Amino acid sequence: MEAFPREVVEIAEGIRSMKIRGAGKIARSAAEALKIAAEKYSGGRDVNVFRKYMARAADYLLSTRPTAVSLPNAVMYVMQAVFQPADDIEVLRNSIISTANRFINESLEAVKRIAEFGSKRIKENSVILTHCHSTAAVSVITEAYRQGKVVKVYSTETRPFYQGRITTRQLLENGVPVVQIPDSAVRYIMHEIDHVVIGADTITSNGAVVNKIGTSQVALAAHEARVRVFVAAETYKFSPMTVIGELVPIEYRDPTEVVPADWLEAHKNVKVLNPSFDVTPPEYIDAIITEVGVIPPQAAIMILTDRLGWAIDKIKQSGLTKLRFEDLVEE
Ligand code: 5GP
Ligand code: RI2
Repeated sequence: MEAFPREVVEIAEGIRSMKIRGAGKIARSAAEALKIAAEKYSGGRDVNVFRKYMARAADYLLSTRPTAVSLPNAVMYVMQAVFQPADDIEVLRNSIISTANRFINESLEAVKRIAEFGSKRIKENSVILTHCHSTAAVSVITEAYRQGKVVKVYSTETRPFYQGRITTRQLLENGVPVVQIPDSAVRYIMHEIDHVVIGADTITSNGAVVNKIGTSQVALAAHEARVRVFVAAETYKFSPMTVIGELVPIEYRDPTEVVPADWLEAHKNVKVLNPSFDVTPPEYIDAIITEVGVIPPQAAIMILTDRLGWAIDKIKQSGLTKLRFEDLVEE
């Protein structure tokens, strides 16, 4: 059995360990990994052996993190090229490379469009609150700042992994005035806030937003204070699986991200939980900013049918919710 190239393993393990993180980056990296797997394949000319190898690579990438649907969406997108009819592996290889490149380019373009659309929703002299680190959210905030509309940004630390510090650093690099606060200060500070701008890992068919743990508390505090919540999310963050009733799996990470290993060791009878994501109901979200337009969360199903109809059909036809690509290759 052909081993995966070193780069593919590095990308997969980088996603698992969160060296590569952020739903969009994870998706682009997975597409890149499939491209490299195809480019470097040297296991002979049998099309089905090649398909099996690509399916194993896809399943390996899917095993890294469970929650962000951008990962299976990107993998499914590229794998369409693997499963097209062909009797020459060079045809498949070239098609995989161009499909992966198309996904990566479109994904980067999508973030630019989101910045353009989202910045229009930010009013003059705004104070913004953001949570965690989202490239899409940072790009909206930065574009609005560039247009002279942002006075200040509050960035939460985002315990336990502290992705908020990445946001703070990036905003500073972009010249945006930013204040770092602990997550627990969100409600205290909310009276100063004009808009909450966040990203998303997965959006369900009923418009619920799965994002970094703490997001639903931020949205709840915003709702109470009548502060608008904007979610910046590319269309490949909408989940086709939720259309057939699947629930979004919530990742639980290692307790040592919450408390140090020696503390755990000294308190063996204490159970520590580290859920990484939560679900914000659509009622707490004012708008979702996508690259094809600004929509209310209740219109999530329109994005799903318009943009991911092909994936919904595939899932319905082939039981792909199990998402084991290896099972789909004929022996
Ligand atoms: P809550 O449980 O916070 O009251 O609301 C969660 C919202 O997300 C509800 O609107 C629920 O229908 C919706 N939702 C959609 N998909 C999921 C899912 O996979 N998990 C959870 N927990 N909620 C989901
Ligand atoms: P972009 C991140 O998850 C955060 O929850 C963030 O809001 C979301 O991905 C989207 O990020 P994690 O990978 O795609 O840090 O907008 O667990 O960068």
